[in-house]
Amino acid sequence: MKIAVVGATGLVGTKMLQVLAERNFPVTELIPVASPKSIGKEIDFKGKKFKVVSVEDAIKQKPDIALFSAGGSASLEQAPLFAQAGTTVVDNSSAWRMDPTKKLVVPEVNANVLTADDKIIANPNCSTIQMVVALKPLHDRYKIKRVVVSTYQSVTGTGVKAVDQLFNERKGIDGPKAYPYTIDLNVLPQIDVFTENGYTKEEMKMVKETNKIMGDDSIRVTATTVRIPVMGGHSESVNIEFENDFDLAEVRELLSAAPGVVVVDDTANLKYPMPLDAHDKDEVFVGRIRRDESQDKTLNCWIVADNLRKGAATNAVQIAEYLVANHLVGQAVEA
Ligand code: 11C
Repeated sequence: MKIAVVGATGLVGTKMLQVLAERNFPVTELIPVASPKSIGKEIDFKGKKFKVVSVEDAIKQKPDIALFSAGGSASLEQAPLFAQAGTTVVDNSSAWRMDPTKKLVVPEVNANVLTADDKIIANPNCSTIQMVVALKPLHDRYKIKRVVVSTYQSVTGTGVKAVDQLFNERKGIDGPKAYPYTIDLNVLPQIDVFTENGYTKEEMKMVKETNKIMGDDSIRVTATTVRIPVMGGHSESVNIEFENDFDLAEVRELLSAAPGVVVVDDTANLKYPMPLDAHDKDEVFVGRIRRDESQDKTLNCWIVADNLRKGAATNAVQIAEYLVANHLVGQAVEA
């Protein structure tokens, strides 16, 4: 497979390259793409050097798949150009997610919706991805009515500038700010901008994307998304009300057997998921599994995942792996 990585020098793009290499994705040719200031730079991939090229040069090379992490406006402009050249784009921005003609995919949940005609495929928001991976097996068994989620999100979700802000503040160095307030030793109940209904864009992503990925608009979701001074991953406190009653032991079994989920739930030995442990892992970790004693048929749990991996790069690469395994890209499709 000829693979382009668009936004190859960013936090997620770099992670995409790492995940492609680690998972031995069948890359026959790698085309790193970045903004004009990075063109000509060299990228290391599996011990070989590759020169960063422009979007135009990459399109001319007609890659089979382009993994995009270049931001929404670049994606709106450039993804269709790749698609017209026959490339299948997996896009990590929010640009195409709610477009009814585009699929929004978490492989463990809904990879089956993909066809060879899908030329631009959307990768969901990180906080949504980790939640739906855990919700899916429970929805299939008990049918979810309502989800109340509060998040505790890593600064890596914002990008390099936010990571620098945290560490500069920690060292007492003045520098550029990614957030309107100090992040070190603080908690910001705002992720992305506020919308007219008083929720932030991040909160509304969790609502709308969950319905689309789960293929069920009857699931009601309400979210409060919060930035904390943490690296390594996003954490979520999730309260789930079901249509049907559940057995706690069975919930643990269902989650343990679910693809991409690892249950870490042994409170007697103080074992529960934490971002430090989830860092650089591809799985979604679930713990603190317990009944909500204030309401029937309702469960509380705690979900943690590395937002740059399962929340972004790994999910995109898994979509690409599904496309390859099911002959939905490349020569088999053209023939
Ligand atoms: C954050 N979830 O943690 C965001 C980052 O729509 O892909 C990812 C934004 C997105 O700040």
